[in-house]
Amino acid sequence: MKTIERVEQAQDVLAYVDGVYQTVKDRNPNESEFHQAVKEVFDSLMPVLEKNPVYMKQGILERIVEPERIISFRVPWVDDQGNVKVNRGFRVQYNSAIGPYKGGLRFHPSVNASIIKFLGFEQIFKNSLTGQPIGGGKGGADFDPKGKSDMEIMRFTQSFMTELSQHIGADVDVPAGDIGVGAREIGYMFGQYKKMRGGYEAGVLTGKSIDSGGSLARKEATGYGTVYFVEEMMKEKGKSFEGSTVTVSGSGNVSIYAMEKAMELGAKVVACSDSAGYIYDKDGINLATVKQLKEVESKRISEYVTIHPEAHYFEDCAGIWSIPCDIALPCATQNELDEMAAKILVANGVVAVGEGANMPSTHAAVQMFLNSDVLFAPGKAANAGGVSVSALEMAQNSARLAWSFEEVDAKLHDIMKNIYRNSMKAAEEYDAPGNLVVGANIAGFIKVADTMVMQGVI
Ligand code: NDP
Ligand code: 2IT
Repeated sequence: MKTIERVEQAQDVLAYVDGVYQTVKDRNPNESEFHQAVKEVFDSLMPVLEKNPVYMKQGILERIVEPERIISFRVPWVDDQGNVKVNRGFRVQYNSAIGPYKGGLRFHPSVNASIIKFLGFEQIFKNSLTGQPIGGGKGGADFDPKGKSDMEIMRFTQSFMTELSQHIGADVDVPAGDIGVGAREIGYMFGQYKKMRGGYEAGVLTGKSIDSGGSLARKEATGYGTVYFVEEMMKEKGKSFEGSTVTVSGSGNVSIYAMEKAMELGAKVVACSDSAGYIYDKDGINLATVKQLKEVESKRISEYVTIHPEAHYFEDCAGIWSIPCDIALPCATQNELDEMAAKILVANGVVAVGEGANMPSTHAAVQMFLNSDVLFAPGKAANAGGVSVSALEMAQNSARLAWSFEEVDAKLHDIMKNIYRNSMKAAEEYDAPGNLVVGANIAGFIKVADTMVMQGVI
């Protein structure tokens, strides 16, 4: 193709992508997180569309941004004082080209359509990257589990599942956990689903307890997977976790097991946080204490310093990024690491950043890392270990057998290495060598787009 033709074609592609993005904004006003997630993916796709105009002809972008189905429903429940409460529940069944909808449920007061759509959209590409046959979905409710009794949690989750049970199934849509939803909530939901449907369909939910058909290593999978991914990325530059100083935001499921694996690989984890503040323990955090406080007692991370007075607690969770470290792992929530935090991390000499959470870095923060030669692992690649082991849980449920911890962990490790290799390869192929943001978006997109073309306009 002559240069002039190539330039004209690139301009056409840009105009097409801009047009679809504008439609997304017009159709979904005031949904900034959703717009942010779409923009990040679209920014990576220009060279793919130039090379494969069939995706434009087939309206792949227009179709992929529109969820196949959105369910929004009333969740009424009764608190311990006898008051009737009402929350809003969601399930976004985003894309089923390569498998049943798959993705977590989030219970947090900030949940709204924008949050669930951004998470569901990300999930399409993340699930594609895993190499497993799972489509994209997400759900949740604007329910705040903090301060609720166990019975309140049970009544709420049962009411939530009473409606959700009509829309899910082992071959239809398979939810799991996310913020505010762990093994306890999944247990209550599985019980209610079983009662509603009158059958033991173990594969309808993942993240179940082992005796309900859960998989060993699912609890550890997201955090371990993030560290496996970052390890791979660092290996290429001759670096490793061994002897590194690490900071990990959050102190929930992803954070705890990211810390555990980083420590196992010889790193010193000096800080973690919750939504109220962060702790700094310069000689290394005592993970057993964090597990006891968070997994067993559901306490605030500030309590850590009463047990370990040599450590310090600071209010303002975002302050964690001001601590000098070699590796930063944001594992709490979206947009928790902004441009200012990125600048400080870079100035303090950070070598690698791995996103255990979904979209924890703002767009400007990501650009800062990429422009500063920081090794950067985007969430949809780096945190795909959780959903990967969920898919392994589905496989075990279908086969009615259970693999050992070591077997699942080895498969997880292989999957994370593959995601790294495939993302690097795609980045190389599309003229963005080493850029894992572009590579992950492209590798995730192509498989889904090709499958959508094969399945016709549906
Ligand atoms: P948890 O509920 O177990 O833990 C969440 C942690 O993040 C808590 O420490 C919480 O603090 C903190 N947090 C939550 N919201 C905020 C906020 N608005 N500001 C600051 N801190 C906050 O959730 P997970 O560990 O499961 O999830 C963490 C992240 O990882 C999310 O982005 C999730 O989407 C993503 N993820 C989870 C996977 C999984 O398998 N669980 C898989 C892939 C990604 P506090 O207790 O004070 O609220
Ligand atoms: O964001 C995610 O990938 C998850 N919360 C896990 C989804 C799953 O189905 O295990």
